[in-house]
Amino acid sequence: MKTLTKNFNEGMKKILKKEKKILIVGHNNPDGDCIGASLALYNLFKNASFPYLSVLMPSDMPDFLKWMPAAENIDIYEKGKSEKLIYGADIIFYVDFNDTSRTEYFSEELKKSNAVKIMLDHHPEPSSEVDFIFSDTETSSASEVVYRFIGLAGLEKYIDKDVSTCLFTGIMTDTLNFSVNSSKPETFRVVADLLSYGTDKDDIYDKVCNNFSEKRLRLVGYMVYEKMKTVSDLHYAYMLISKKELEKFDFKNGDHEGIVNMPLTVSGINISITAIEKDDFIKLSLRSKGDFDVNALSKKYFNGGGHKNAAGGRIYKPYNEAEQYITDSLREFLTNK
Ligand SMILES: [Mn+2]
Repeated sequence: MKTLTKNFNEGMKKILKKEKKILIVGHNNPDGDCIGASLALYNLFKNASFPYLSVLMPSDMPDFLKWMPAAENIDIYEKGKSEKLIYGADIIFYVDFNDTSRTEYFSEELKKSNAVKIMLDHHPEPSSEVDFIFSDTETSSASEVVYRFIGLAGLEKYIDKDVSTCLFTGIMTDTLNFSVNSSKPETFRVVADLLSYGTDKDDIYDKVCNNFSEKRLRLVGYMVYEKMKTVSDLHYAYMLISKKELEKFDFKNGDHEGIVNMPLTVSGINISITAIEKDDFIKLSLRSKGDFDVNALSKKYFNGGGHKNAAGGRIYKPYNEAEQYITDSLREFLTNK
């Protein structure tokens, strides 16, 4: 589904002026697509000599993204300081999320701000609380949407290697290295364009995928060997892990990334879930193959959502009740639909 606000192009030409204070915001626990798309915009406007630019994330990014061009300029949410940034902005870009609630810590401030709000996203059901929406659920990533946005806004001449590197990283990570959400020829046309700016794809792959600690690889082994359970009649797998277990592996934000995909490599497994104990809730990652809709599953049972084949969620229950809740929910969802 594509949502493009009427007169989007004319609107951008009128609004995007150099004297405006631009704030780019992403979602909580920003991933490669969110950071890539946000930093691409930052680098683009910098190249176009816009002097007032900020990027604000609700929480820090994983270490394997910290090399990205201009990543050092990202502000991480700090109570008091970030509100000033939001209320001081003339234009706010919402990048890679469909609703202010996804920013977690400053969603009320975003709602109250009088800035012109522009959403660039690819998640289903974009909220209508913004002034301009360019959202396309058929695209690979928010980064692909940003690439097209740059064209619509007439800003192509400001794309350089930094901008293209950010966009390529976003597309590569959101498609799990071009294994999902990347069957449209258009995605590869965008990628071909990006490579023409000198983007070093092998170097990006190496920085993103071969950048973990030894402990993180041992955590992967532990989760797969000790924690993975499969429910073969319903074709799903899940892994629950407690805070105490994670501490043994010096767990850092982002370390579990990718682990949820591993059970899908088993023939006959169509849905995979990881559940990680946090301070106040249990954080879920959900992945699926084909027509199994984990967005609907997470919306119905796990206080979350995302895309059909990749979603997040939360369980607000004690850790020792989570396993029963997950298996009951999956049974109901998969046998009643
Ligand atoms: Mn995305």
